[in-house]
Amino acid sequence: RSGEEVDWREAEEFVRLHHAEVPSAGPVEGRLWEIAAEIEQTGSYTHTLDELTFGARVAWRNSGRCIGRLYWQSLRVRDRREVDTADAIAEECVAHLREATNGGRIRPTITVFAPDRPGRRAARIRNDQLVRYAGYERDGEVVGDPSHLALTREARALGWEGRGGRFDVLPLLIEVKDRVEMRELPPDAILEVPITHPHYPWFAELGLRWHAVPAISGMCLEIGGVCYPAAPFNGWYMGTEIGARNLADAGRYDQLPVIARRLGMDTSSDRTLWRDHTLVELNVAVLHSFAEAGVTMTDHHTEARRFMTHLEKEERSGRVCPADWSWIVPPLSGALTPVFHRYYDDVALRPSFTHHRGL
Ligand code: HEM
Ligand code: NRG
Repeated sequence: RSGEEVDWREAEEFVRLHHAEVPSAGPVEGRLWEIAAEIEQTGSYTHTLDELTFGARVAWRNSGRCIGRLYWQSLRVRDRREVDTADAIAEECVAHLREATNGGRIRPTITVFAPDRPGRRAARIRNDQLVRYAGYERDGEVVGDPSHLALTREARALGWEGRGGRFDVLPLLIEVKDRVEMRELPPDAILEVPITHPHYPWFAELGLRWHAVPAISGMCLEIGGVCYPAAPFNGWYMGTEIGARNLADAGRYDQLPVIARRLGMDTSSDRTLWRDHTLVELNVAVLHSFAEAGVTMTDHHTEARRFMTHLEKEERSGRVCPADWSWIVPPLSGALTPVFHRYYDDVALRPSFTHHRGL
């Protein structure tokens, strides 16, 4: 919706929500008049810092795919709306990573850059997360993360020279005014965890690792009709995201056959459940490694219980809590967690995080 005027009804709905939930914001009427006048004059309006903070937190609360929402009120909001050049955006992304990583005690954080305005499209970050590993295609084989073949190709077309390794961190690709600018992340801003296993010393020889902070940078933050296309946010990882998907999926790092061989599993038939057994060992390794490195990580049992608490709290507050069963249920031992054994409303509420539509 870049370049379009703000829809007054969306602005009004948001500001009324803010004032209803935050009584200290005072009476809503004056603020509504202000916003109406600003939209009339400029086609858009400027959120106060309180509105921006509340809007970002509620966008998290409304994310039906996120199991980690119990602490939605603790989101740290970095207001960088004045920042709009590639250099300054890259610098602030680096600062975000450092502050959010916090030496391993990860802090849920969002950095909000300039919003789209009528006739003026704001900058966007093309990477879907700030930290992503390159994927290279060589003689029909993929080295690295197959999910990022396209992003890697794009970076190379812009002159990036990947080292051809399995875990090369990609540069940021920042779109500013129809140009794509590339900025390298300094290695000391990226905390990574080598994967080891509590009982199998050979596990370290697999050379697996993962970054500490999942910082989603490819989604748009929509508040009261205003779109913030560059608003990277992070929490911490749930072990299964890495252990049951990133390192395990056949279309990602595909490590189950390799690990099963080292474990001496009988892989001659699906029915030996060698994949299932191996998947558990890989997930044990991921949780163990992050704990050993002093990096915040949650497990799916704990997080599912917290999510049930979150649902109860939301219900008591008289709100519906949107949730998408297929994303909430963990990809390992689903039915062992309480979130499996019920259904959810998956209503679309705003403010929200949305995936960018095309370019
Ligand atoms: C998705 C956990 C913090 C917004 C998810 C998923 C998990 C998760 C497991 C599903 C990912 C997948 O299957 O690929 C957590 C945990 C957090 C956390 C443990 C720790 C604090 C946050 C924060 C925000 C957020 C701080 C935003 C401010 C989202 C959104 C999605 C999501 C928008 C859907 C992403 C998509 O559509 O691709 N989260 N999350 N989460 N989370 Fe969270
Ligand atoms: N599965 C993705 C990350 C998606 C979001 N997960 C979080 N978000 N934990 C991956 O990189 O594996 N968060 O904001 O903490």
